[in-house]
Amino acid sequence: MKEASSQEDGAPAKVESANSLAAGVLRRNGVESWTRPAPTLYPHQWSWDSAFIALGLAHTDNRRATRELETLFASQWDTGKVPHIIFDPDAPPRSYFPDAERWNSSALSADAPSAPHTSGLCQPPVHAVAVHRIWETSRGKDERRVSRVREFLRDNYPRLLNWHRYLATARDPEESGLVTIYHPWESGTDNSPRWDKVLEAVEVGDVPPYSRHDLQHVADASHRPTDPEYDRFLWLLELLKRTRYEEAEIYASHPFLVKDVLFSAIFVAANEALLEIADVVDAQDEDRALIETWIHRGRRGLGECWDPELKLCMDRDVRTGEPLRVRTVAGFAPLISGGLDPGRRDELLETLDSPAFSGHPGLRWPLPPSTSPEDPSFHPRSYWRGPTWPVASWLLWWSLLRAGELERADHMRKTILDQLADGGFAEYFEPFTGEPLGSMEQSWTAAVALDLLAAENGSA
Ligand code: 9WN
Repeated sequence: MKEASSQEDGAPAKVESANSLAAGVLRRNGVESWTRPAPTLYPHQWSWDSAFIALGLAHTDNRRATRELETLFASQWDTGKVPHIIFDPDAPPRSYFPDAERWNSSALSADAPSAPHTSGLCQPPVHAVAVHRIWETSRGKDERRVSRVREFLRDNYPRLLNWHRYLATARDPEESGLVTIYHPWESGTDNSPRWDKVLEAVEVGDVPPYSRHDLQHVADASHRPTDPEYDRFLWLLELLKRTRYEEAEIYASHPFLVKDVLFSAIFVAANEALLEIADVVDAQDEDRALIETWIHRGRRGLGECWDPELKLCMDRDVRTGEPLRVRTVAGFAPLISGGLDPGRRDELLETLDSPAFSGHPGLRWPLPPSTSPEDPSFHPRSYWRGPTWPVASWLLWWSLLRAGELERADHMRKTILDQLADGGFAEYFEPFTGEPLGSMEQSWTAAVALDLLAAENGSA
């Protein structure tokens, strides 16, 4: 993506060419009505990837953006849960593990759709943010497009509301404002050291035999989670299957129940977007009141997870009540949920700029690594244990914008685009060398690039 550099201002041709490179990735990874996160590593539809993809497509192909989300929501469970993977029956055999057979969700749970098969987990709820972006990009366009998008909002508002209701109830029976996850995969930051302590306490039983397919699709196995981590992931999956994916039973017996601050913050931001969607579709006042309650509750809950020493927000183990004290990018959750008092905002910005994150002197690009280089668990090449993820940088950029930190946001936007101009649309990057790692044509990286480039044109 050499042409995508934003360093020289006023270069519309460069922006144009970066746009078409990013759009090309999404086109190549596209399958009829949805988009694979990566051509071979991730051959099915993933939930939060699809939300980011739709957000990017909103700028280039509004119809495809709406179809992406409609396809995803067609597999919503009766409980309101949006599953984290929807398996493509036409994907090559043995292309991803765990596969539909291993999850066995439609046989085990009457709440799961019977076809296509899905996983039994969920992922962070970026969807309302994407739907809102689709609405924003349609404004000022021709009346036919605006009314088509308004129709899309009307059709999908109830699905979004059910999804959010599921998160606010089944995943937060304590009404803490914090969402409980059942598996590191639900966080979207799978092998982050955030989960180490809880995973260490899990006694791994007999995991049915399996072979990993992910390692065939990356240049080096050290980029991906380790085998012991995978054993734990798969053991947790077996335990969830034993409960038949029953929420109450999971809550009573599962060894991995964690209040995830990043997930919870995204939920708050998504509720803000849902509130605006509620206005467009003339939703009932009770709905608005409910969504506002979720926003306030979420911000309050996140406030209670503040670590004054680390100046970051910490996840919490539900079973022990203990905070999980690790310095990762998730700690910036309150910036994402918004509504901060100036003091807390300044503390977070101070942490962001410090050598623990973007201010580390060895970084190739001043962007926050997934885990702080100052944390003992840091590993510069291993997935969520250190590499820089453009999608996480996008979340912070967007949060800075919403917080009114326009100059910082603009600087961050340019830096992300420079990183991509240098290393392409990779899944993640070694923070010190800038080496692209993981999948080389990752859809959500291209999607966030489209959103950042649109902001350059003043249209996001
Ligand atoms: C497991 C698809 C997904 C992302 C996650 C990322 C990774 C899967 C995996 O890929 O997770 O869900 O096999 O590693 O961690 O955030 O949604 O891009």
